[in-house]
Amino acid sequence: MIWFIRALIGPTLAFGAASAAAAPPIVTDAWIRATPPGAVTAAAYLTIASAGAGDRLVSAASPAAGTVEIHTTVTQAGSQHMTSAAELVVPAGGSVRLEPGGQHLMLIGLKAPMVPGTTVALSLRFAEAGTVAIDVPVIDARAQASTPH
Ligand SMILES: [Cu+2]
Repeated sequence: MIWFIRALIGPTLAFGAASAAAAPPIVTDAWIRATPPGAVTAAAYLTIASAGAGDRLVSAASPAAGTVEIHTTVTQAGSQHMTSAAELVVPAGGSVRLEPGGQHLMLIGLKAPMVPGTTVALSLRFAEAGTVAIDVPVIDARAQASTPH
């Protein structure tokens, strides 16, 4: 009887694991904060939802910047500052939201200002799913933000 159950369940589990590993996370609500002329950094915000199994964002890159880092904003003694993180966990069946005042992607070494109405290519590399490429709109959000991040 045990053998019979294994024969039924085994292939199903194997197939489920394989397809979940191949499915890329779903990226929504992506935007980059517009920058004034001369700015050398810009912040990108987005929501990453897992496509079943969890995954980890391990790096990001954009042709518009020299490097892209994963940043966390922390408030310490009343002032905010940023620290970089090696990776960002996308929980299985859940999502992680990068938003002003919290986690964000930092575009460092901008090759040109971030102009509202344009889009910027961003590629996100995940540990399991590989690279996800997106085009991110630049939005002027000065009116709704009280901090630079
Ligand atoms: Cu930052």
